[in-house]
Amino acid sequence: MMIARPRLRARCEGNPNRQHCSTRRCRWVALIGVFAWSVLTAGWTAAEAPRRPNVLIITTDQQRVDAASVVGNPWLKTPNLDRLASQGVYFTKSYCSYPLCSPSRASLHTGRFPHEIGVDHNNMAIRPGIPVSGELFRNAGYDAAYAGKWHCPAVYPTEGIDGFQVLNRTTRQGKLARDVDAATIEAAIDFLKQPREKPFYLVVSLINPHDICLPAGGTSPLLEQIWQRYGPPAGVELPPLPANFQLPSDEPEWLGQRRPKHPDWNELQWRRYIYAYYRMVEDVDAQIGQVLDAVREIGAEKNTLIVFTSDHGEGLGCHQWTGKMMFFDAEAAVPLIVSWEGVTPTRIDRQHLVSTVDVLPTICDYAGIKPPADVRGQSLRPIIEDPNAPWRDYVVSEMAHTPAIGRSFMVRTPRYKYIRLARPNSAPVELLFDMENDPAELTNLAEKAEMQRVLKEHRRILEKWREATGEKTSPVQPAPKSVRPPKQRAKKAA
Ligand SMILES: [Ca+2]
Repeated sequence: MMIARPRLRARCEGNPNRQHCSTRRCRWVALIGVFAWSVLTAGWTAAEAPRRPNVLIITTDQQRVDAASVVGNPWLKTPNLDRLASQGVYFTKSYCSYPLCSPSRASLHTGRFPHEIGVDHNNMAIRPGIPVSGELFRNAGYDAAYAGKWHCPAVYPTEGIDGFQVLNRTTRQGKLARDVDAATIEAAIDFLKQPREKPFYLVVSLINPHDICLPAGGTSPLLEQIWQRYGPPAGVELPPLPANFQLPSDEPEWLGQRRPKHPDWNELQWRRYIYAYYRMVEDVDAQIGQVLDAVREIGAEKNTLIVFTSDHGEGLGCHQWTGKMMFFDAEAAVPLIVSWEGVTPTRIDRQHLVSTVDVLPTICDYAGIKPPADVRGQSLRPIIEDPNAPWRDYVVSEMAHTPAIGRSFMVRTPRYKYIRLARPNSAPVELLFDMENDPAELTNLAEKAEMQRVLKEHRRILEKWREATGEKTSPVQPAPKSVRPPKQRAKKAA
């Protein structure tokens, strides 16, 4: 809210009858002006309360951008995400900065790209000296707390997280994700119900639908429990195979080499796996509902900014992919909801290109906190409040391999997606898709003569971004020994 200061002095100075200003009438006018200013600023101070809201971030693990009923997916019901979206903006052109757990989470909580913060692979810690969201909020007078999965480096934050009070230090211990998530929800609700003077900044980090990695991996001792809980009952209609299940005949060989393999899956098995995934999303949606209920129960629903997102998506059979580590929308696009009841407008935003690096600057903006100057993301608040506000025209996502191979990248522009996959001892593989006419990403235009101008433009954007973010001078670090090679990684849960 902007209030102009009283302009009495200016008016008097510009008044040809300035001598009159020393008269009783002008002094009265001045006094009234000072009184009015006091009233207005007192009102402004009172109105500050909603400008410094509680902030709640809820994340799931491995949730696709389209895995919610509110965006029109008929194969699952997510009443709680739908409820959250009914009070805010659901971005659908929303991309994670790296389609893998630790790098994506580290990026979300620093507002910077993984290569800038030392997290090239799973199980790596954020480089010391880079502020994490908890520190920023704690230093600004918030009660900052974290419940659930962290993964930077430990999966659960056994050694703490800078700036945060860690609410639960559970481990999986052979449990289904939903049971681990239940402990996270309980810890988060206990925290919400504590009396406090300060606003809270709470992160609730849930694991489901990540358990889909178990049926796609095939060897977990939890498999029986998984199929008992999430398997289709007899006679139920299974979701169809995705429209881009069949691979294009000209698919580059390198993609086939990188794809997780399921040679013994027939159509029925693929469809059972898709069915199970949606049931896992529904499980976690119900748990999200418990947190939303608790916010309402403590009377904070009108003073709490809630952001929902996920660390990456899930192949779910698109391009016959399972898991993550790829840049098709299935793996790289994530839901992003920004919701503050009574404050944020309501819409599904299918227009703006946004990234998980935008989350930190966005929550800082709403909380009145100045983010560090070198944060890469941008606050979404201007486009939430005015869809016509100026905005960026591309987002980039990255993925690291070995130090010798380097990194792969995705550049998404309003119409196209350019993917550059690094390979050992060979030139990178380039893919270019027209996302308007080919949203299933089946027709690679990179080799088409008439598309060379567009291809070059996307290469140029990528090189500009690599320079600007220091990527060219940030060599890939070796993966920690605890991280399995990609072939095994695709088979087991990360
Ligand atoms: Ca993950």
